[in-house]
Amino acid sequence: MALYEELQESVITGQTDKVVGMVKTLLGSGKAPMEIISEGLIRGMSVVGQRMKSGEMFIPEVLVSANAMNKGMEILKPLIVGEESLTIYAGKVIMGTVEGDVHSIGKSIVSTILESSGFTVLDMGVDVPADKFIEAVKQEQPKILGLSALLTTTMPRMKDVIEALKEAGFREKVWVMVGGAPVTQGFADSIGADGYAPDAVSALDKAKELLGQ
Ligand code: B1M
Repeated sequence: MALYEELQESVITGQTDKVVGMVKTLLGSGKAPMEIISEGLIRGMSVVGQRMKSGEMFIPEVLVSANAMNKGMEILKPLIVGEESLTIYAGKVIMGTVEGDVHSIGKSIVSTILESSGFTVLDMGVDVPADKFIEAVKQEQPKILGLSALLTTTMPRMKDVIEALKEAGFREKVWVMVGGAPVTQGFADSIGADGYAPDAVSALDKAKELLGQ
């Protein structure tokens, strides 16, 4: 089995030790950290998603896979930050998953990629209510507020955050970028977001574009 397929399979079956071992092996063979994330970890996790949807996998198993993926990310994250940190983009970003939504993996990858290019990222975690985002925007004055949602039922919370920003008089002071598997450019436009990105690398491009860099 090719090394990337083996890593994908280890994520799918939630074998944390094997994921860690495979990541180290791939690094040792000269593979780039970003490639290991996209070709191994993310591909494995998308199979988990398909199996969850078709009823072949259930929440406890999905959590084990997510944990295995996170352990792999823990090894790769510092290397990505080191790898690309020569490119410095000025700008503070507040990032979080919206209220009612506990999906953290994609949001954390986006945070890592932004950090790797010199953005300062304050990751507020998951299940973040609108008023907490507003408080953080007031206090930290970021250039970008990044909102992630993985559920169709929590996507509307993104609009709530934008409305709350308007009410607080902060809408014109911060760019709002949205993303997450169910989010589309059309949805982003409909709620008045400034930017949308389908994946972490595009999120970096979008963040730079918003800041005119
Ligand atoms: Co959940 N879950 N889940 N889940 N889960 C999905 C999202 C789902 C599509 C699975 C399915 O049915 N196929 C489905 C949503 C269906 C829908 O809404 N239409 C679903 C469901 C239904 C649920 C529960 C309701 C299940 C239940 O309890 N019955 C429940 C909800 C809990 C809650 O949030 N309140 C639930 C729970 C969970 C776990 C806790 C078990 C676990 C999360 C663990 C964790 O995050 N720590 C989990 C997982 C792991 C998934 C899947 C399998 C994988 C998500 C993931 O991490 N993907 C997911 C299926 C899937 O998406 N294929 C699923 C990998 C990640 C790298 O991709 O997050 O899309 P993603 O991020 C990408 C881009 O979207 C983008 O960049 C990232 C990197 O490229 N991006 C941004 C993300 N945020 C961005 C922000 C940006 C820009 C780009 O700018 C700010």
